[in-house]
Amino acid sequence: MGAAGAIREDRLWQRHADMAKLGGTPKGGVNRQALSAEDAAARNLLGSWARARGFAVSTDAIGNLFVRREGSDPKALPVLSGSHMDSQPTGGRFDGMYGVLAAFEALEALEDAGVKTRRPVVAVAWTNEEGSRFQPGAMGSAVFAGHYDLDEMLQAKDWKGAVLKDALAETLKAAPALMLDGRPGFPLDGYVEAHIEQGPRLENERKTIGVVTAIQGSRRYIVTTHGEEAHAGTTPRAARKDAFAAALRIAQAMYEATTDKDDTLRFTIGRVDVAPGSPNTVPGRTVFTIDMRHPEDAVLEAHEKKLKEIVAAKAAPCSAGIERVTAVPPTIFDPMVVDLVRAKTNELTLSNMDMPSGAGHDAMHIAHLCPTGMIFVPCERGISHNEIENATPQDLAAGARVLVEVLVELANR
Ligand code: HGY
Ligand code: MN
Ligand code: MN
Repeated sequence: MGAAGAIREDRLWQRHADMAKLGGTPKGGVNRQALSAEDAAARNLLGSWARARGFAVSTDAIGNLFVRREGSDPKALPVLSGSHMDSQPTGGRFDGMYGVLAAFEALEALEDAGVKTRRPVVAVAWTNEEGSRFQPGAMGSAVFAGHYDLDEMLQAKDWKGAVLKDALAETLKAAPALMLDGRPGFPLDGYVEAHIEQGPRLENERKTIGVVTAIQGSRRYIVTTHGEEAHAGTTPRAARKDAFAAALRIAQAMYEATTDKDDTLRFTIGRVDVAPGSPNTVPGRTVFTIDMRHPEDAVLEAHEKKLKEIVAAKAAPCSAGIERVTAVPPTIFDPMVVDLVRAKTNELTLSNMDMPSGAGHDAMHIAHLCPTGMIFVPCERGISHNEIENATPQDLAAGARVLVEVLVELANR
């Protein structure tokens, strides 16, 4: 296998180390949030590597970054591979970045091995997959797929009130690239995303490659409670409209309502903002986020109803509302791509297992446009969204070898 043989473990590992310096944190993780200066620096670094290899670098109106290696048939629809470079505030150096660097390593291996493909092969870094600074997440791929409206996303605000449109303009100014005209999105023939598993299964079962079959459904909400600011010393409990106490009642009831016996439903309150945030003022307003996931949409639908009932029942004497921010149904990957990932993995004699993804990925949107699949590699103790996230150079390179062989097959079909 020419292309797989040209994948270089040392080069791929070094690129991760170079990228990890951008937004690097004391514990060895990264804080490279979407459309931050660190994100711009990562875009520039990838762009400089790409230009050095003669690949075309372009971006679209939501900031998705594309690195294109031409094929022999300029009219053929491209095959894409990539992930995201933005991270959680206390993120790891592999989540997302591995998919972008494995795709770039595949382009380099094709060059080094002199492997021609009929279709262009394009490495992509999707904008704002994490959705921790600006909601919703997987924004760049969702706009590209036509699932979210570009103008609406440009008006998104981060927790400090910064508008996405302005942050994007600053990022594209700091990391210039040829702007593709018109609304984001172009026809493509296939998409494959490599990613660390972000769970313990591959490591526990001693497998090198995860042949990803599906992604579970996910929904995000914002709950706001409104009370009345009052003096902490003089206001009797009976007279209070404590917005945090209301949020607590609602949250507690939600945790109970989403505790299923087989521990399949995922319910997370990741962020709580209490206003005015003064120790001696009774909170007048509380905002908290909900992230809820399950392999079956009907279960999410049923629990959404319960969440709404709880908000109505537990708010008094405050008022409260729940707003759904996103609802992404479960994704089933194209069997042709899943079988191809498994076949190439077996040809490379790498241990593997079929598995669904608990984490969300850009592939959940792109799967609506073309045959799509994913390749997982293990991460240490399955830890992710944590600065101690870790993987091995050998596993990262193994995933890149499978990726490049799958891309060759798709780009020549
Ligand atoms: O939240 C997720 O599943 C992804 O890691 N952003
Ligand atoms: Mn990710
Ligand atoms: Mn993530």
